[in-house]
Amino acid sequence: MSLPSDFTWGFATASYQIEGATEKDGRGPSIWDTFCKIPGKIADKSDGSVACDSYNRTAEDIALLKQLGSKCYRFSLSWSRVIPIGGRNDPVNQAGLDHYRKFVDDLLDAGIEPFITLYHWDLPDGLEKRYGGLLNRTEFPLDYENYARVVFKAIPKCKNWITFNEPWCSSILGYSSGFFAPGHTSDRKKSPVGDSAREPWIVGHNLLLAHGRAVKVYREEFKPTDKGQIGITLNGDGVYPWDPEDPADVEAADRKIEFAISWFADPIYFGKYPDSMRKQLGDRLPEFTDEERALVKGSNDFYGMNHYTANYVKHKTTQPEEDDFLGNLETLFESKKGENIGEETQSFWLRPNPLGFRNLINWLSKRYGYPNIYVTENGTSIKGENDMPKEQILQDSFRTKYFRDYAKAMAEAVSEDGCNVKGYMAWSLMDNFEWAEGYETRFGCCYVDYENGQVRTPKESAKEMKGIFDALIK
Ligand code: PNW
Repeated sequence: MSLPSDFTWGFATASYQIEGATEKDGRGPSIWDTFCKIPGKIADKSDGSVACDSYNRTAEDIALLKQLGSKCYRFSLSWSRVIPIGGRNDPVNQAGLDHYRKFVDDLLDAGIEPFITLYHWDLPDGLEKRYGGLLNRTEFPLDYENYARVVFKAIPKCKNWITFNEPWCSSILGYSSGFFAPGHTSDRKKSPVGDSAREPWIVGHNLLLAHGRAVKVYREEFKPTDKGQIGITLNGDGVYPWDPEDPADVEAADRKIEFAISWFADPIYFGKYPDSMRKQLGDRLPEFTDEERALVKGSNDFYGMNHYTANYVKHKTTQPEEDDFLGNLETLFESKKGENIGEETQSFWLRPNPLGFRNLINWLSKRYGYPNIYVTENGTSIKGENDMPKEQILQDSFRTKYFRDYAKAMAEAVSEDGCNVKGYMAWSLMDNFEWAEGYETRFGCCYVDYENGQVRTPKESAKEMKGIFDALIK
């Protein structure tokens, strides 16, 4: 069991979760700045205004990456630092753009390969206010295309581009459950606006169009000279039928992946939505025009995979609810036989199950023709970590075991099953703003002391990562 010699590995973060400095150097507000101000949305009433202060500590973060042996680093850009209001006729903020250009130069000088995510959920609030942000099928893709072009032009040295992080989360958590910004949902106790039956599917469609536009621009205007690669990052969990003897559960397990992943990946690889989704959602799922289909089909140079956990899947026998987004099924932590999927963590949705990772890599590889895969996120929270004494947090045996087991499962998918995984980025370089969970849930391989000047200290998992990969890479 091994990984090829050119395999790259490192750590990942996202702008709003680590940068802070939300009002510095001309940055405009994003929908997360606005969302955090609404009472009741963030568990500990916090926001990203200081976070890990990474905007002011780029040298420190690069030194940390170097110390840990990281070969690559995935981070995201704050669109509203680059174009404060966001639109294609709005002014570009040179200071914001220069900051990221220098960061890339400095990473390369340190021998670390940058992976830039253009969009990790922090839409400029100006676009939300101007035309409803991601809900706008014509304006949003055009403004995103312009933003992408501005960035491609300014940072030709970056060779790895991710258009969107987890469009599933933007669509479902932003427009169905309302758990994430901008918080739309049909539940009027939670939000005065939203239509969970329709908006998530519209948003998903518009994200695909914007992705397609940015990829077209990169391929036509930049790739011939810059020679980089571009793709989207999708999230999805491993699946096991609740009752493997029941064909309806076996089918439901596949359908679960189709509703989570193939929703985006099928249009990108095949130019159409999965039949299972069309069947359940009917005309609530938008249709591609011929022009849109041509734009989206074939628009991945690589597949970005975010992966954390697995579930047992049980089919439902009732008609799907209007706001169902799972595919008319239940997800469970226990199988019919009483097997448990994995240990509890601090995140209600996350329980470690490394075999689910290997299985899903195989499922995706088979369906999409063995594409190059970069695992752009994988990691875990730990039950009660935030309340542990610092020494115990730094010991970090649960997280270290998680990474060891998941890296091994991935290496098996590569060397035993023939899947083409080319790189791996652990989530996350450091503890950070965990969205609606605030700072109480920690996902970092490095501990961040929020009470004492945001000092970073590597936990055991951060220190072990190099050893884990050195042992696997040929
Ligand atoms: C990912 N869920 O989000 C994100 O890309 C990161 O920004 C985030 O910090 C990380 O995972 C850990 O949560 C997810 O509810 C958030 O299933 C929620 C879910 C999945 C992924």
